[in-house]
Amino acid sequence: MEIQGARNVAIAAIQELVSFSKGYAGTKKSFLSEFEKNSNLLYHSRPTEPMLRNGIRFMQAALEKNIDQNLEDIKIIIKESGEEFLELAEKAQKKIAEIGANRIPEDSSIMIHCHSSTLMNILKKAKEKNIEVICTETRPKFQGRISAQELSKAGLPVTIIVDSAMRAFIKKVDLCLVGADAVCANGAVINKIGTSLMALAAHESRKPFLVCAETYKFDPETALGTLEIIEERDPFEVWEKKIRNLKIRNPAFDATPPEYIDSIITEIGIISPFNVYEVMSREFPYIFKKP
Ligand code: RUB
Repeated sequence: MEIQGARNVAIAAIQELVSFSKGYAGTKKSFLSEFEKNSNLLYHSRPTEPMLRNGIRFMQAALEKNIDQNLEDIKIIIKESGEEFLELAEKAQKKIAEIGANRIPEDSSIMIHCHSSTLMNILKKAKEKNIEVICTETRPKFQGRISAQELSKAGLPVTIIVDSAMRAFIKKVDLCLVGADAVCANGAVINKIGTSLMALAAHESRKPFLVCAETYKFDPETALGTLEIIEERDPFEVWEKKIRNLKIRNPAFDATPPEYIDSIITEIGIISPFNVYEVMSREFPYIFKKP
């Protein structure tokens, strides 16, 4: 929880692998084994973060292609592939902010959930459109407060509500926007717990419900039968009191089915959730090799 948000988690992991490679002083054999150990550790550190896994896979693919090179060249290749991924992620953010801001109508009111850096970039870019934002506080860790503070500091009019006021306020907004941790092959989106409730309320009130996510958050493994794991966090986040015989559950994310999602705003354009598989098979060709 020291690093929050799918994008920040992925960026931190890639930066860590780059700096490990840069500073390594041992033999090629020990470097390869240490690199494998470290990348596996990071790969499995957060179960619901495919952008983290896609980034690490990107670096591993560069390493595999150049495995016969000497250590100094391998170190350079790893550094450059990590930096390339970070650059691609940065460019994707800029493009999403542009596309997302275009999609937001003038004088509109937007409901958001949790804190997504992608969402923040879109809303700040759309500031001149005279928009207002309603943030849910996002229990149990109150990431909605981070969003509310960041947006009001940027000069946008913001209102914060408790999560359970979502349905009461949704009638007053023009659209709902959320980020994503993972986008599955069937078009379902995994994001902060409560996202699917917002989608349900938006569906009932006939309000557009849009997800903002770069294609690096698409999880190709879900097309191969792996189910996205929902991370379950410390019960103390929900209630600090320890009471005998009381069970506390604290799933960090939930799944919103594609039927409740109008569109996904990505760096390659606004797509239907029902087109996710097609985009995946194009963007991750090494995973979708024909048997
Ligand atoms: C954050 C969260 C965000 C996504 C997308 O949850 O659910 O909506 O990670 O964020 P937590 P971004 O704070 O528990 O990590 O657009 O920054 O990748």
